[in-house]
Amino acid sequence: MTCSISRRSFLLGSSAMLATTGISRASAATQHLLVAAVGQAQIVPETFAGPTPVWAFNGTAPGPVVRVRAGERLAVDVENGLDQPTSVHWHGIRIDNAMDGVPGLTQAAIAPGEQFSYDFVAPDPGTYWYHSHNRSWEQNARGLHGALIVDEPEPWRGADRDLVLVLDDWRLVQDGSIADGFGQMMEWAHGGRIGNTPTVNGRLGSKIAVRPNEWVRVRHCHMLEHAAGGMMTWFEVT
Ligand SMILES: [Cu+2]
Repeated sequence: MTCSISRRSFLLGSSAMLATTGISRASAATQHLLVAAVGQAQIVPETFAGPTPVWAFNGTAPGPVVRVRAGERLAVDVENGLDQPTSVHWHGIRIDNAMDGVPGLTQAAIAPGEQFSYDFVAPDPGTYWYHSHNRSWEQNARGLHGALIVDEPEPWRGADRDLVLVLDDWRLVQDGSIADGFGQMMEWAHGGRIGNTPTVNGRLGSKIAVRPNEWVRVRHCHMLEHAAGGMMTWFEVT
């Protein structure tokens, strides 16, 4: 998780301004910097293929888990290091329209080399996700998404650990790279782009160690196109 320390004073300043103008009652914001750029991810075991070229936030696909407490402000600077425009949509969040991340509707797409500062209050606790909302049929499938966790206002003490699982189905070819052919009408009209490589947190066959008697709160975000596709995702709890 990357924090934008350099922008801290500026953002704190702007948050104070927002507070005094009554736009938001919450003051200090949780801050993140998400940089969209090409990267590499070892999706399948090394014995199958080398790393997969992906489009990543902060070098990982899925991107870093973004967390904020319900009722508090989240400030995320998104920098576009890709060679095509992008944006970030905060899926399922009740949000000011201007922060919803839909190019052509709520903002202009973030041009290559440009950045956009998202700043909003997340009102409802829950497990959400964020994702590219420009050419999303391709940008999402190449890795531009991640989990967005809105914690309860008071820390929930019912579990020893909070585990975030991002489930995805990648469509890879033999050398481990992502198959082309994005945005096919035939797929849109049916089950979506169904992959052939199911992953948990970006890895085929993830193993998650759990201690005896440990209570684990499991959150899961699904990038799987449609459950109707019949794709099975598995992971091992040891
Ligand atoms: Cu969405």
